[in-house]
Amino acid sequence: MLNLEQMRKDFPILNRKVHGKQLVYFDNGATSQKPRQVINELVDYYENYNSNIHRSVHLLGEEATEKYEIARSKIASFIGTSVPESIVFVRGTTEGINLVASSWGSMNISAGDEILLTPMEHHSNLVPWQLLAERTGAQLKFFNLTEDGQLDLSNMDSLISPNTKLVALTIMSNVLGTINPVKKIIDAAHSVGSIVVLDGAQSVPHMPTDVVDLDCDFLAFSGHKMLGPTGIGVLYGKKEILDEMNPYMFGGEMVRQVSLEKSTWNDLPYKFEAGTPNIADVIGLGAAVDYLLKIGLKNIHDHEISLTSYALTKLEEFSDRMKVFGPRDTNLRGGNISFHCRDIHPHDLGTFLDQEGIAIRAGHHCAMPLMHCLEVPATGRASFYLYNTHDEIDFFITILGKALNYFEK
Ligand code: 7TS
Repeated sequence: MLNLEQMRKDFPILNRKVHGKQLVYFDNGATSQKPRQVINELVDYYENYNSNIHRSVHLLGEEATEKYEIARSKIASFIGTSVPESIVFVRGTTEGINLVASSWGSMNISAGDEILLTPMEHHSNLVPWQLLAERTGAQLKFFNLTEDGQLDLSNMDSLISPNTKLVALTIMSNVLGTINPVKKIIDAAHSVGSIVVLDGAQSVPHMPTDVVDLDCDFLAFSGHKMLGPTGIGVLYGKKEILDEMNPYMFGGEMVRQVSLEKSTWNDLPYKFEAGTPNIADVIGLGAAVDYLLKIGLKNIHDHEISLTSYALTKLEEFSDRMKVFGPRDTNLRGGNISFHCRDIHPHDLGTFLDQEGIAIRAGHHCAMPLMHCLEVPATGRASFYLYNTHDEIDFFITILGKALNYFEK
């Protein structure tokens, strides 16, 4: 059980008033709020040991380097690996996936190869593969979706063939909340020699992740969705695969030897971290991981399942006026709930809720192909995190009811 009252005190922003009302923050799928422990870590870096890393002979540089590398080790163990070199710091999920598409993709994908994706991908796990396919002559293939927004695995054996070289999919949908059976898909992909890239943007912040147990080849996720700062994310890759890959950005730090004509590359993970990295935010992400571990990922997931189950039940009140997407069974999903009311644009609904202090997201959620599958232009989305409460859901349901009455008048 979480001590919600105590924990909420760690998040200064939760005291904020919005349009004179108490903030109810249900836009965690877009970005999470930050606890004081993370904010303080950033302030401590800038006030006390701001310095460049991996190059300084002075104390400040040594302190910064040590904190940066400790954060890498913490993050490695947070996702279940004892190999810190398999953690590459990037700006976020988007950059992590682009790195794989650009480096691994260019070296390993050619005409006739197949890349298997799902229709529920965020654009950042779709567009890089579209471009890779265009560049190489590879073919994109897609799983189908079931009525309630799960992956249809009934034709998996034909979709995954000896031509499949890469499968890329999200662990949890940012729109439907669906948690995909990634382990089953990874096993099937590996049986034909394909690698698997997982998008963990929506899952890593909310439930335990173990890359060794999953046996995924790559996993990308974003710090800002897991209590950390913006502008910092992680690409995990199996060391033996990262070792074989070319860097995708070139400059300082990622080189070993440079002559006027030629250069050789640094060891992992530095060959993928060209230039001065995002030092403060890596250290801030380390503090976010400490915070999540203190609360416990299992506790966080259980709390979110309780909130989601409660919200889905309450939303049934509006079932004649509003469609709620994604699986009903909370064993199959997390706390991203998307909904659409026939005659109300989600933006209007979002603005109405904002007037009452409730922040939701309205739009296509960077998943336009999924909107097409759902046959809606956009949805409203409430997405929960560890600090949200059942009382906030009650308030949301009350205001949602008022909004429906207002717009349907
Ligand atoms: N993948 C998924 C599943 C996501 O939900 C997002 C961001 C990304 C990738 C990209 O992450 P970034 O940190 O590199 O931008 N999703 C959302 C969202 O649902 N609303 O705003 C951002």
